[in-house]
This record gives sequence, structure tokens and C-alpha cells, in this order.
Amino acid sequence: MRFPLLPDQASTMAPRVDLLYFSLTALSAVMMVIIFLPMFYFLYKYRRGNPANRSPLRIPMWKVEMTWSVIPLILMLGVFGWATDLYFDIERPPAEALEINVIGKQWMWKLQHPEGHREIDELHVPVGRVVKLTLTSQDVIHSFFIPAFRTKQDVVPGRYVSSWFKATQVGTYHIFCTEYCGTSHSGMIGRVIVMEPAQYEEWLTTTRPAETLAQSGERLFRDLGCSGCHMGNSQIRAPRLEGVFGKPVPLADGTIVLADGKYIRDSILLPQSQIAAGYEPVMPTFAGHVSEEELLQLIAYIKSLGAKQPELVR
Ligand code: HEC
Ligand SMILES: [Cu+2]
Repeated sequence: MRFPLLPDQASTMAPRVDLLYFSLTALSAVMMVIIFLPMFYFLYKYRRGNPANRSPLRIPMWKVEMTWSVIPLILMLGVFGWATDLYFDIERPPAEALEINVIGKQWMWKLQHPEGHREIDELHVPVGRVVKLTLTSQDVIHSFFIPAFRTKQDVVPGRYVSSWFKATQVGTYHIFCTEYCGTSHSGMIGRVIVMEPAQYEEWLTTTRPAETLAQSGERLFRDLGCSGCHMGNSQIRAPRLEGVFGKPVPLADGTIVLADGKYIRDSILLPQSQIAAGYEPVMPTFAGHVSEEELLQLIAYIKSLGAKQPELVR
């Protein structure tokens, strides 16, 4: 009979997290034995009425004190260093990654692939490839947890957070929401389907949608009238958006910000909050007119303009 103590180890991070976890548990167990065994022994030995020798010991106490302070300190600092190293690896996605958007909503997970595929409560990914998730929520705080990958990330409305994994084993694994988010929180369950690369390619082609994420963004860019100001020859002077993504942008108040997803998002929803230097604050807000999915599509589009050079110099 199979009685697993832990979920499968299905990502590169899983064995590393488990090793740290079990090492900490083992270290704590050893410490407990070192403290409790003598304690019980002394309790017994020096119990009332027992004729044990109670005259003071002549040993230098400071040496004893130093030993039992410094050795555990070094051990614990070692654990701290180890855990920090692991934490940074978990927090920093490798550069080359398959980027997938995740939107939490009461009570489901909506996922978007760069090729345009959309899924609900299901995520198809290839084995052996780094997958980077960009996560946000359209209502309350959720938390995206894949136990078999040992990745868990809080998903906060109004922010983009990221998480990554590299699956090492073909199979189907749970996705859970681990932040209580209302009535059906416990039903906010999905699955990751890890496939062989060839199978994954096949899945991509057989279910290929009409547009990629960036193409959907381009269509929105026209339909919402962004292109009128940002690309057309309108009276309004608006910055060209080619090449802006990932670059530092000087603002009217003298500060410089990085044009990441959050900046693009804020530019669309709160255009008055950060004004690009040299431009009038005339961009209207699109809050309430664009959904979280659409925001991510617009961002994908603006990002896809990254490589292109602006036709006009700003
Ligand atoms: C009425 C004209 C107008 C419309 C419509 C408009 N914008 Fe803008 N946009 C501007 C102007 C002017 C600025 C520069 C001032 C500022 O930062 O608010 C700007 C700034 C931006 C920036 C920051 C660019 C930078 O270089 O820092 C982004 C991103 C952006 N807009 C995206 C959009 C998107 C996406 C839409 C459609 C949903 C849109 N805009 C619709 C006029 C417009
Ligand atoms: Cu939730």
C-alpha cells in the first residue's frame, strides 16, 4: 500500500525544499533529545528524598555557557544561509521561461498562454521547461499553490506577482487556493497537466485559438481607441509605446520608473498617477472598461512592441 507522507516531488524545487524541511525537522529532533533526555534524567536523579550528591560542581560555567550558545548559533545561521539561498532561487525566475498569466477570481483560476490558449482550473505545461507565472486577482486575495512543485504564491488584486517552476515529471497535479477567499474557497481547485514536449506541442496546435495574447492586445488597442492617440496622427501628443516595455521612463515629477507590467497597468487604470515627462495628462482612465484578462493582453501587446523601434523619436 502506498501511504505518501508528502505530495509527489515533481519540480526541480521540490527535492530542495523537502531536504531543507527534513533537515530542520531532524535538527530540531536532535536538539529536543539533547535537552529533554538530561532533563528527565536529572529530574529522576535529584528527586526529593534521593541521596544524590548535591555539592556544587567546580567547572568553569562560562565555558559551558559559551558552548551551548555558540554551537547552536552557528548551526542556526547555517540553516538561515541555506534557506535564504533557496528562497532567492524560488523568488527569482530564470530568464528563459514560458510565460503564463494567472487570474484568480472567486472561485476559479483563469489562465492565459502566450499563444492565446485560455484555460480554467487547468494548466497544460511541458516537462523540463521553466514556466513563469504572472499572477493577479480580480477580486480578493487568493493564493496559488501547487503542492507537488512546492510553489505557493499569494495573489493580490491590483498587483502582478510572479512564481515559477520547472516540472520534472509527467503527470497531473493539484492546484489549490490556500488563502481563505469566501464561501467556495475549498472548491477553488485545479490541476496542472505536465506533458512531454511533443505532446504539449500537439496540444498547442490542436487547440490553437484565433489570436495570440499579443494579437488580442493589439485588437483591444485599436478597439479601445488607444491607437488613436498613441499611434495615429491625432492632435493629441502621446508617447509612442514601441520599445517602452522594460525600459526606464522619466516622469513629469522628475522620478524615473521601470516600465514593467505594473507600470503599464497603472498607466491604463490610473493615468493621472504617473505622467510621462513632456506630455500633457490627457489620457482618460480605462478603469471599469478593461478586465484583468484584457489588461494582461494589452501588456503582452505593448511588450511585443519592445523589439520594434519607434518610427518617431520621442
Ligand atoms: C486621449 C488620448 C489617449 C488615449 C485614448 C490613450 N492614451 Fe495612453 N497616454 C496618453 C498620453 C498623453 C500619455 C502621456 C501622459 C501620461 O503619462 O499620462 C499616455 C501614456 C500612456 C502610457 C505610458 C507611456 C510612457 O511612455 O510612459 C501607456 C503605457 C499608455 N498611455 C497606454 C495606453 C493604452 C493601453 C490605452 C488604451 C487602453 C491608452 N493609452 C489610451 C494619451 C492617450
Ligand atoms: Cu481563492
